[in-house]
Amino acid sequence: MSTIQPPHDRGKLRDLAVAVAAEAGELAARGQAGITVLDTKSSPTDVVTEMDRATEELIRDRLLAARPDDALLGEEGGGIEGTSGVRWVVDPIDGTVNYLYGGPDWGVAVAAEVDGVIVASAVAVPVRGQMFDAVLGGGARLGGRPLNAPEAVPLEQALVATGFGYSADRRIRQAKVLTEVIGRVRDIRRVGSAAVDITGLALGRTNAYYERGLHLWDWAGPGLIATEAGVRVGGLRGGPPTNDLVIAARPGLYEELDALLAPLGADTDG
Ligand code: LIP
Repeated sequence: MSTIQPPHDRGKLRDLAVAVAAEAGELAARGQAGITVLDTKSSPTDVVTEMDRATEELIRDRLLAARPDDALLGEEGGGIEGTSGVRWVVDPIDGTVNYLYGGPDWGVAVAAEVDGVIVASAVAVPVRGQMFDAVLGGGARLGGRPLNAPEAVPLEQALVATGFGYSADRRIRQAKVLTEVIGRVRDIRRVGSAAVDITGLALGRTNAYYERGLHLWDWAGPGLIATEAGVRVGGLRGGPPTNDLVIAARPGLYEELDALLAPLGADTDG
């Protein structure tokens, strides 16, 4: 006999995400000084520190203690199956290279997904004392206050953030795409954390963002915060965001950037 589950309370999922991201952010911030590389992943420059692992462990323990039937997808620990219909998507430290070098631009991202849709999200940027959160259909907040992204600017006045993958071949290709973009916009920023880049759109730190080759944990939770702040988060040619390409900007600018990137094949490696 099948049991019908009540709808998940998005506000409660958001509150849990915020509490866990805050605790994880404190742990990671305490551990930043003197951090060393523990291992590498996709390439010798794709590092993992002991704090990436310890922070993900704390997040996993706290989420599953509160909600033992949920599933979890984490950057460092792979996946855990669940039965509740909720899956947590977790990036314990997004911007690991910034973290390793003692910089402030790294974040802890904890998001809840129901039926493949992110419904609640928290991103802590601990060194900057920031906590972003959002609920699908319920708005975005920074430090508990409503957050609305500034209006779009024309492409030629847009400050555009982007990032590069860890494989040398992909980076070279991304740099080629960039040579076509940089002459058409105000300037480019490479912050080093997709979570900081995407949530930063809601603050007007930059006007637009695009990146090829992210993983779900890099963009999905931060993406809900940006969307709820009025930013369009999608993929190439107006499609949905994917790991192949994420584009994010206020409507109007989004379409201009999409039209620039599409003929460049910014979602491919060749
Ligand atoms: C990183 C991103 C960064 C991007 C890298 C990588 P990590 O995540 O946030 O902006 O350019 O490709 O995905 O590895 O620090 O969690």
